[in-house]
Amino acid sequence: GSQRAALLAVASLFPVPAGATFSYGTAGFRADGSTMAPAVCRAGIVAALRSLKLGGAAVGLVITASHNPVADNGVKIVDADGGMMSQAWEPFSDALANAPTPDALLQLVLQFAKDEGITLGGGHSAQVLLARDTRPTGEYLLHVAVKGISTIVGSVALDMGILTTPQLHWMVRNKNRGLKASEADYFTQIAESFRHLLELTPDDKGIDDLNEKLIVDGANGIGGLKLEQIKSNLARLDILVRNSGKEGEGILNERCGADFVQKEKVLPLGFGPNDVGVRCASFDGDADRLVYFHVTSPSKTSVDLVDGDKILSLFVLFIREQLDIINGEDNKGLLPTRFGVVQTAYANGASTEFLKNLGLEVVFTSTGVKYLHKKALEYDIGVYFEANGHGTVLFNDEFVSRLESLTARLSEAAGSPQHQAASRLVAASQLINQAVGDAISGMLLVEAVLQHKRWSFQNWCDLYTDLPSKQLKVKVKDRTSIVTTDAERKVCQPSGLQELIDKEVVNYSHGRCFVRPSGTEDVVRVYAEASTVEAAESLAKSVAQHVE
Ligand code: NG1
Ligand code: ZN
Repeated sequence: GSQRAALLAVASLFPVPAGATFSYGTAGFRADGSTMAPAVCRAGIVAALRSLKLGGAAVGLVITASHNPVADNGVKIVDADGGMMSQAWEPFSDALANAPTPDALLQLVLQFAKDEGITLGGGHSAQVLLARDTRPTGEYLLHVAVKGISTIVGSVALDMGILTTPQLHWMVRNKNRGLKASEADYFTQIAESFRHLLELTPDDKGIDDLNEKLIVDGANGIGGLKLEQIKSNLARLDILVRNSGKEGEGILNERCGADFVQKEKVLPLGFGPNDVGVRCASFDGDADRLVYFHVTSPSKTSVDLVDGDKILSLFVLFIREQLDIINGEDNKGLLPTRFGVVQTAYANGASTEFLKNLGLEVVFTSTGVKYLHKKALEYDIGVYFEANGHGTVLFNDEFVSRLESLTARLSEAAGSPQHQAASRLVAASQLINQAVGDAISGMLLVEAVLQHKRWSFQNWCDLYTDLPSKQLKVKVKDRTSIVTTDAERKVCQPSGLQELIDKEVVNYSHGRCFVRPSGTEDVVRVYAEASTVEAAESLAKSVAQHVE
């Protein structure tokens, strides 16, 4: 009936060009924005079906290509729990995005709905929240996504406007939990929990003006604009936003933003000699990544970088301190806690060593937030970060309940060290985004922890010294011919390649190297670490030659 007609009509409206192949990859479909309409429309269909599958719960759809160039765009589906779409649905998403004819698309949808037990035109109506970043193709693609969603009879598409990616994840999560879920609610929650955390700072004497100053590189994206909106509500922080995303300030992600600063280790545009000694942070284009940096000297463009690994380490120290206060160092006190840390192969070796020396459980997953997040959910408190600055701290629901009843029980002794430590953890769980990595809320947790510890940027930077590293991209005919294992740290195909890598690595002190096909670009990535910059570069280059 009308369901079939709607699917056929939209498929002929947005045909897949011959030869195009979309793959859902590490973070949804991405390509040049002008070619994205077919994939975006079909992602809309997937999102609506996903909502139906989950009994009409809200799911999300974001139009963004994150840190990629402004001409690119992408689409990503947010599951009802606020996390990434279930991986079990990726093969269907790929098949649908590549369905060559309207009829092929129709058959795929009907068959999939049947297999998944989804009744089309039945009792539930699908609900999809949409958002986009500031890219010029965003408005059009959002409209295309709505068309895709609308093919599923009875579905409701709610355009939440221009948002950071983590804001939309947060909204979906809250909505399905029956919690307040507007943008104003998001801002209120983070501003209030931030203030609360500052109130719990020990021996609070306030900090000096220098430490209140923070300059944020907004990558000319959405994060800077949002930060401008809330910065006046943020207690004890004097925030200056550069590359703010305002008209005329610069181009999205171009020589600025977290990806640029982390990979190139040089100053973003708009920063210079006058910023020596000031704490600086950098977001990516959709504000789900965060790094910090310092301008080292007036005459240099290089930076002292604090990447995701060091942000993770700071959070770990803070949480551990609170847990030690509550439980004692043997973790046998009032609130025994399973505390775990999740990293990927890109984590700097020095960070992993630092964390292991603290006696922590450190586990590795493949690259991609969906893997890290899933692993972190296995703990009472699970912290994960990618070196590039995407990460968060997850507090298990049941654990938060235990924490809250503990604070209630200790309230007689309000002001006691244990009560304060437990209250800090509660505040942190409300500040840091529980759905996904979030540059704004992550930055506020960093700022609160630095104030708590009365630490300067330098104290933080000196936690450990990063091993020099080098990343290269290699273009190959078919990147899928490289298959990896052991959380991408070893190659299993083509055979013989791992042995060649091993032979190079043994020539370097502190040498470590791995290769993997990118999930977001048509390249193979090579990562190398060694005790000097030159050695890391030379190791990366020699291994790249084996890949070509
Ligand atoms: P790929 O292209 O699969 O390496 C990149 C990042 C990931 C992740 C995704 C999603 C690196 C080396 N890889 O994935 O960490 O952030 O993009 O944006 O930074
Ligand atoms: Zn991003």
